[in-house]
Amino acid sequence: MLKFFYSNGSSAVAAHILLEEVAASYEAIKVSIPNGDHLAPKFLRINPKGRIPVLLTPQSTITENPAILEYIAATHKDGATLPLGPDAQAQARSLAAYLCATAHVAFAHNHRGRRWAEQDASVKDMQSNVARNLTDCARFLEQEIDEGPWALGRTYTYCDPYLFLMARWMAVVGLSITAFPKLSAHHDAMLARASTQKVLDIHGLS
Ligand SMILES: N[C@@H](CCC(=O)N[C@@H](CS)C(=O)NCC(=O)O)C(=O)O
Repeated sequence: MLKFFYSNGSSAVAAHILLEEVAASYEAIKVSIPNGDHLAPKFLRINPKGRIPVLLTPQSTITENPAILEYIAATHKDGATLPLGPDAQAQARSLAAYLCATAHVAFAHNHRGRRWAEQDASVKDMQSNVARNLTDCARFLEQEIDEGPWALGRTYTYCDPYLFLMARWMAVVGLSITAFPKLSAHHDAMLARASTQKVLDIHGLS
């Protein structure tokens, strides 16, 4: 059985929603980031990066949201949440990579500035640019969503819970996604799904 390591409200929300969406059989194991559980030797043996989420499969340990999401999609419901064909798959990877390496990092500057800088002024400077950088991300993502209702078109894919997570994080830093109609409609479509509601409940986010 799959083992999924998560912390409430973390980026694990995305893969957690996908696990529910595809009715995966998995054990959810809570590793509290606020309590520092992710830095305990026991967890570092599982993921030496000290980051959440992690998915343990019968064969390997998968870290990094895009890889975890793609694995879940590829191994459930006959790949129904995995885009079909090399072009669509590359588009999905491209979007997931952007969410991981650009949008997630832009958000992390809000509360993880010490990863990149030591001086208080540098950390504050990064923090003060978070809303601007995430607004740029929102503008880009709004263009990326083509016809909708889902991130990559008419079919729900593994990118959808990831895009939903970013929209929620934009709200955390005070951005209103209502200025971005497609992003906003996508957020509402995600909220209407039982898988999303269940995971928001588990994470104490409803
Ligand atoms: N690129 C990684 C980022 C993972 C990451 O930074 N996770 C955060 C939670 S959202 C974390 O574990 N933070 C703990 C820390 O920075 O100490 C991924 O996509 O999985």
